Amino acid sequence: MELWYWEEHTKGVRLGLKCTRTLYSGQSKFQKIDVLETLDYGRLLLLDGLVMLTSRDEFIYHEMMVHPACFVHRGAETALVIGGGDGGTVRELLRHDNLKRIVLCEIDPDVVEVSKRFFPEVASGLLEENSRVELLFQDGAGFVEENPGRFDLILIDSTDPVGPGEILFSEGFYSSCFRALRPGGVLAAQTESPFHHLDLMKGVKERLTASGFGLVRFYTAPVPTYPGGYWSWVFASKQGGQAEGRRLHPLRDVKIGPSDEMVLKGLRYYTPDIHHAAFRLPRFVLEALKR
Ligand code: AG3
Repeated sequence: MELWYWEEHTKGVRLGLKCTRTLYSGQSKFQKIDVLETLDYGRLLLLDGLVMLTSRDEFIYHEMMVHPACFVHRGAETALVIGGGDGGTVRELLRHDNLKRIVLCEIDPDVVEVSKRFFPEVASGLLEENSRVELLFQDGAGFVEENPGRFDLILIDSTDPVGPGEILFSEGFYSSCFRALRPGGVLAAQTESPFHHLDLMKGVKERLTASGFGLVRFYTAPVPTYPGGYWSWVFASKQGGQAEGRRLHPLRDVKIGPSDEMVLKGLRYYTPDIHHAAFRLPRFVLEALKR
């Protein structure tokens, strides 16, 4: 019998991954969690039947979730990750020595456990006690609201804007993030597929702007196992801090020098050229965001 995993992206589009076996299947307090072995993409992590990552292409997503913001905000000392219980975002943040404190706020402890067990190379930063990493199992929206002025970076590594993840795309949540950032802080968030969710991206831009972020820019990269195979993130910055009254700009303020060589060598997608290219958007995206 052939085992195929299908994710329905729209009524007319599905992604299929041929699987060789099921490694884990469980129901947490919050969601269904599955881990499958695929024929071509390594291990696959599903939450409520949606692809969160595969071991083969997760590096693109996690590098792009983290490094554009980190190579712009060079003075960051504290970072908050909302969601991201698999640990991939923390793994990338740990490459930046300037970050002294990384708080991971994930609602579902089972996601962390499953990732540590089945994706140790993704959860590498969570496997052992690390004085730089603090793990909190709580709802991210509540946490940002209660912690004003504490973080230089906020990274929103969420699922799709449906069900419990929906609040992480709301104006109220973005306003709390704005307050939780220190002056000159930067927010980066995953914002779905330019092919399937342009309206969502437009709404994110409007809500971030309404929340006080004076500079909001999108960037993109391929993620073969996500809807459309083409993914987007947003970069938004808050006035003040090292930018001296300005807001950090993703292209004008990016600083990558010889001392970054070691970090760059460890990466497989992000390069200084990719940084610049990723923020250049295709015409259909630019036009939709303008409308
Ligand atoms: N976060 C983005 C997942 C969105 C994928 N959507 C989908 N398959 N419909 C992934 C978390 C990885 N740390």
